[in-house]
Amino acid sequence: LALVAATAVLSVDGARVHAESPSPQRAGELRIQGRWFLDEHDRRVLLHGVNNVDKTAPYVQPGDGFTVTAEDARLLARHGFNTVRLGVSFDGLMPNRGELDERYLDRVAHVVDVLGAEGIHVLLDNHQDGLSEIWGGNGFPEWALESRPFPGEPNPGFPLYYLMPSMNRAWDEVWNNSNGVLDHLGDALAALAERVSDKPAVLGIELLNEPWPGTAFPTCFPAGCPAFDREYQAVHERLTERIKGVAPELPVFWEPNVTWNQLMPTHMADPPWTPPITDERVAFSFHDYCLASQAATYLGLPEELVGACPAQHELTWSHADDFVARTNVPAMVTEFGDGDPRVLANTLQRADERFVGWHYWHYTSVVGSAEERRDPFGGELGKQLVRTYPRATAGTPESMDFDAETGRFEYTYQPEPATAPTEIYVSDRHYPNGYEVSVRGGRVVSAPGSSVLLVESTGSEPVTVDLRA
Ligand code: 9MR
Repeated sequence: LALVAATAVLSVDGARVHAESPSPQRAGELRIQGRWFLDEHDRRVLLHGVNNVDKTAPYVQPGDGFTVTAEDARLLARHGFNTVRLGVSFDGLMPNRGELDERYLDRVAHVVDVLGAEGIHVLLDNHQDGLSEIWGGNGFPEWALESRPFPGEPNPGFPLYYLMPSMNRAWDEVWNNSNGVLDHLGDALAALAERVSDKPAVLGIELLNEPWPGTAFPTCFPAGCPAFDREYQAVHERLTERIKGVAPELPVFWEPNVTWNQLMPTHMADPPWTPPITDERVAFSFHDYCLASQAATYLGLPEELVGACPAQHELTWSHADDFVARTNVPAMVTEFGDGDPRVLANTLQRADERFVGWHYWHYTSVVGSAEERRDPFGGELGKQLVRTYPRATAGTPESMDFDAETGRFEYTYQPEPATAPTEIYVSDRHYPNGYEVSVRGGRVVSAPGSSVLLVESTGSEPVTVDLRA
């Protein structure tokens, strides 16, 4: 009986579900505590969002596309997204040796402001594919590397160009800091960090997207490459220190070397050399592609291979769990998706279970033409990505489940002191006839039908929220 008495039930009709969307709040600064991101109200924050990476010069779209339009930021906010992984380019930051492009820094800063005004936290991703335009990719400026494709060397393009001997030689230059390439990268990232360090919307800087091990690549199979990763970790520590020197509070995101995407574990932070990453400044960024599905997309292998995806995702997540268990840092899935929406649930469910945030790869492909732009999150994609989820929790999450088919959302957390209520974004894709919510151990304090459900605990017992169509 007591249990029933503590349960507040709220039903609303469909027309009102989104009638009371509160106006967006600026993205406030997040900080890292153990494996969590905390907001300024001491709530544990969960981040859902998309990638936007412009891979051609000037690397931040000057007029077209969402990187400078408030319209796209509003669209994302309206569908409940609260983060964007924004690509930045070493080539854009430092087009000539030692010379920073201030205009580029201004552009990036402007995009951060546009997104932050809509409550979107921005992860700045130092992006690369295929190392450099030298190989038809993007990322490192030409001046930074000496290696060039060998005369007559075939270039198979993305992703097989990573196997080109000349490109592997160039990656070795990077890891050996030949001609100070890493020092220049450190300077470029430090300038970026300094430029945005006063912007609370900046979630952090990711040091390098999908780093390739170079000629050490074959040593990474079949169990990862401890020797390479030790060197690789040292590079990350150095770059982290460099950024720390100019922006002491800014979180820095580390990615495993890209054989992670080929189902290898990372040996970063492996014992016995316990690294100094416990100062609540480092987060772990990993990608969760299904190798089989990528092989079907990019190498023309049979579609049926996607049957192997659940097992492959399971393996990737076990590697991520291991890393988080030994470091106690927050993890985020900073890329997943890329194609077949049938494999999305593999990532999304595992992320929900662990209260891990994500960035879908990628926004530009879903915005597409002006026609599609009206509703880029319609259809199967929207059904999966637009989710009811706790954006900020006044306590510690215990369990969460969202059923993308029915919209049923079940969430339990242990309440803890915070200066604002728990905030749950209610999907605008799953409740055409309204939603019903019951709360045990707490009460709803938002207006009926709000797209942001606010919950306060009524005691010290766990709070359970059960929301359904
Ligand atoms: O999806 C992207 C594809 O259209 C491009 O041809 C390719 C090379 O630029 O990059 C793909 O995006 C990749 C991203 O940059 C890095 N992680 C893997 C992504 C998807 O495979």
